[in-house]
Amino acid sequence: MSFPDGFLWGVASAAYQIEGAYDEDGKGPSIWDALSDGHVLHGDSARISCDHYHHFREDVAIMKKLGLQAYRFSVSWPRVIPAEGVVNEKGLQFYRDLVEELTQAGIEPLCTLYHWDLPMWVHEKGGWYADRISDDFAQYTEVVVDALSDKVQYWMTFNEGTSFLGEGYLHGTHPPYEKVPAGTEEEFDKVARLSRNLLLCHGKAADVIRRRAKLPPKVGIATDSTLYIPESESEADIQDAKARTFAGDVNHYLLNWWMDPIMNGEAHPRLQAILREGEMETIHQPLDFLGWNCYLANNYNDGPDGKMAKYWPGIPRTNSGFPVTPDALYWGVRFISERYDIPVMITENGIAIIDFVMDDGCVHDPQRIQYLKWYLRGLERAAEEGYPVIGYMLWSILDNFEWAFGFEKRFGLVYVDYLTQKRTLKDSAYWYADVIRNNGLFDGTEVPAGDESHERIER
Ligand code: BGP
Repeated sequence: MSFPDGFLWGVASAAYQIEGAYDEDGKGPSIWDALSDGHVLHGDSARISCDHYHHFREDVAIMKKLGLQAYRFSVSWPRVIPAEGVVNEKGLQFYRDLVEELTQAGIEPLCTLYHWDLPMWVHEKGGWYADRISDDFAQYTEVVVDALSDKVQYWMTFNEGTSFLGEGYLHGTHPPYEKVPAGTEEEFDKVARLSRNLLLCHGKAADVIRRRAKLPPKVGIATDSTLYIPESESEADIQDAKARTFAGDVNHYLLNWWMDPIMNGEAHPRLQAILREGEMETIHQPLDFLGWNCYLANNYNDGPDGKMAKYWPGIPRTNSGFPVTPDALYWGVRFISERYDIPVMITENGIAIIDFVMDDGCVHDPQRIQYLKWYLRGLERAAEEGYPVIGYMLWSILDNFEWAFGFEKRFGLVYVDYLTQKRTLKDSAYWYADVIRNNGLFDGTEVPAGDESHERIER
């Protein structure tokens, strides 16, 4: 076995991308509900999406059938706290029921507290600019922890601060659609200001979880980041790639921008300059694990000229336009654990391709299977070399609302017909079930080598 015992094989999702039921049972609007009309490709909206709010039992049954060991979901803040000071019991009950259903199915629930759906009422009170956001977030965290921590052990405060800060407040592609010119003082000031608030939210929430959780909690955060991989495996190239990965710029896409304060209590001078007394202590609380979302490395060195920092013409790309860079998980896990000495969970990895339901009623997605094999080989190498990798959450269980790209990008193991809500398991879902049963990749494309008795899951 190349993966350690207890390694968690699972899938990930996010509330806004799958739940639908955008105004049911007392849910309040998020900035996506209120502000995204007219900004999403093809005029799509997530008001119904996969309607997971009503289909969650069916979806958990699919997860069980696939043998999934863990499910990373997020809680919608405006579903739970729809207006200032209001706790929406029905919204909370949905998550209690979901977690109960998962537990009954033997699936470990991994809970993310914030995956980008900021309540409109928080936005109207200054949102990410306002000092008060960290107290509002801590109160929300208390409510969720009190409701779910008898069954949830794994907690992630945030998903990709990089993305919602960048897309929403710098590049104008996510709500609230703010833009600033790149590389300017204005941008640097904004990055520092919003990062401070986000880190304070994280710190206060981490503290709430540790103080209030019923089951002994494992506290983490789900990050993504720029990653450079070495041009060769010479020591000099490895050190060079690592130095570029953890560079010293004012750049929130660098992992060290966030993790140096959290793990080491050290911030970039630009961020340090705006922290008030005592704030670093709030932020600096070592974690139990670091969640890392990885889709690509920012360079790839297999081009015809053998040079790094450029992708070559014709490099395989996903339907999101991202280059396919198979060694990313290996180098990412290695660099992160060398710098921070912390267990790493891959909290997202996956691929959008053009999926159809074919004439035979199946969704054949060999490109997805190949992509997963390539990336998992990198992760397997990291595990075999002893880097502390504790789990892999494939993005995503269902096709879903891919933010500004609406429903065009399909990332799921399960195909969703958004008109009928019919779910169809793709070939990759059956393949992933085999990976899980084998605790890792297997030789050949279909059945694990040497396991004659292995029973395939019936379609
Ligand atoms: C991550 C988000 C997910 C999902 C995923 C899709 O950044 O956390 O919510 O949208 O990206 O991948 P991509 O970045 O390839 O669009």
